[in-house]
Amino acid sequence: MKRICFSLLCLFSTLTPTLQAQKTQQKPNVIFIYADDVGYGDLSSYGATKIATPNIDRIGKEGIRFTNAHTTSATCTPSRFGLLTGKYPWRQKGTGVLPGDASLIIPTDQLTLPKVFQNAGYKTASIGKWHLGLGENNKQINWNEPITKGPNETGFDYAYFFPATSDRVPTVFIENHEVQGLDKDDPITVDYAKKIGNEPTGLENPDLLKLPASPNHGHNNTIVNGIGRIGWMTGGKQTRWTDEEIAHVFLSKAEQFMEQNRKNPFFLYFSLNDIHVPRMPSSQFKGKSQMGLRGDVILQMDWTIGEILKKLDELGIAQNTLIIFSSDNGPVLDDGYADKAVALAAGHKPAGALRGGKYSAFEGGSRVPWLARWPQVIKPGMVSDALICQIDMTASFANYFGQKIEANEAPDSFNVIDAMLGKTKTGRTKLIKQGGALSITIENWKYIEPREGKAIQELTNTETGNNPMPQLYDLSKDLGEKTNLADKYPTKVKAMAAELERIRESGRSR
Ligand code: NG6
Ligand code: CA
Repeated sequence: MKRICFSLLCLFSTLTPTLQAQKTQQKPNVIFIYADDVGYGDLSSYGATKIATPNIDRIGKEGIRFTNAHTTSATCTPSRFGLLTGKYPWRQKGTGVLPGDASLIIPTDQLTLPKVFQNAGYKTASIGKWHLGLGENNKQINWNEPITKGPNETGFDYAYFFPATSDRVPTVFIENHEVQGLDKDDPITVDYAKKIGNEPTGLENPDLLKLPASPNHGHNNTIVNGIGRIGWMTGGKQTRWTDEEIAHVFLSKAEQFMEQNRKNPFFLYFSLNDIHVPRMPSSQFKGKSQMGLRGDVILQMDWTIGEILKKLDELGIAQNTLIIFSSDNGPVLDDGYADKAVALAAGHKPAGALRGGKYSAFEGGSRVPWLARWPQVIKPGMVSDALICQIDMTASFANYFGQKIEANEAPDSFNVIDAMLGKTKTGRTKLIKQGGALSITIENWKYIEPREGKAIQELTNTETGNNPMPQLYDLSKDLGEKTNLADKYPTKVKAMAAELERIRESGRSR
């Protein structure tokens, strides 16, 4: 008996450390949740009082909340390009907001964020909004056949997505290369230049709209599900989505992917449709906020995050999963549909204390919420003002996995993994961002390049940041960019303009 006990003890003591080592050495799952158009002031953890986002806030409470985190750009396509390639989007032509029939803009031979994870042995997935183009350069997409290039070719093992935005045709889901539910007797065609077919349009049949378009915004081409879209489509009647179901469809695909990969490390790029226009919450959330449809979809988004957190617990993988929540650009109230977002905001400040919003060179366009939780590693309840940018994900994770990045790859991505995980409050020292104008932030100073053009974008009532004169702000004292100090500090203006120019000319900043 004694001998058995002794040998069992030996066995136990040799096994335990190995098991423990395995457990701590196992690579973490990483979930990057990319909300659409969520502003710096839209979450309760960032000061919102008219709406509550307890599930998203929980990520910060149990982890870290960043106050100085950024996207590269004030609109969607360039921000996503920066996130996934580690390259400033303005270095490549054609990275502005893309139509739904655009070609893929990420070169397939380049390193991308998901490829860093693939190289580390992860299973990767892109679920949700794509908006980075599909298919070969300059070749018209045939929606009725497998689509040659997209998320799968840029580093994602699995993809379930829609091509562009929910206000743009085609209004279909794609799994890997194939439009879901294709009917060969009702082929899909798409056009952005001219009307095709004879389906009703928002312009000709406004009486058929359940969500009217705002005047002068467009959004009045083919009507799908009672909503006028940007662009025309015909066919694919059975394949078209119902807007009210989009959040649930993407969530269930994300949950499926997590379940299937619970035993191996995975990277999930979960790119929400919320809170982009058209804001069409499911009946579960319709009318549940005090701010109309925009508030309702904020609640729906928060619920979605709650479901993801629940799923992590259920699968027993919460401890070793890094979950990050951020947004692709700043907020906008009227972005094309008469959803009463402006009238019902009632004191809610979507950009918080920041000036501008989506489309703007001011902070409101590109300083975004960023919350991260990784129970095994990040201490709970931290708040960090480290300067970090989504473009840094590629170099940061490459560094984490000990991968070397070639000089010509991810040229603007910096390794700030220690800041991202709350080990230091030092991030990058400088960052170039893009509204209409480019700006450079160095430490606490921000310089915005002179740019002609309207100071206010009339359609959305956003302050663009355009100014024919240089602008200089001291963000440490003036986060709201109210006092232009360019005249007071001409030497600083000159130095910052020169640094912006140097980085632009050199083709890389890392
Ligand atoms: C704009 C659309 C806007 C939205 C945006 C893209 C008009 C007048 N406005 O061009 O509604 O779709 O593009 O948003 O067409 S983003 O978040 O994907 O960048
Ligand atoms: Ca967006």
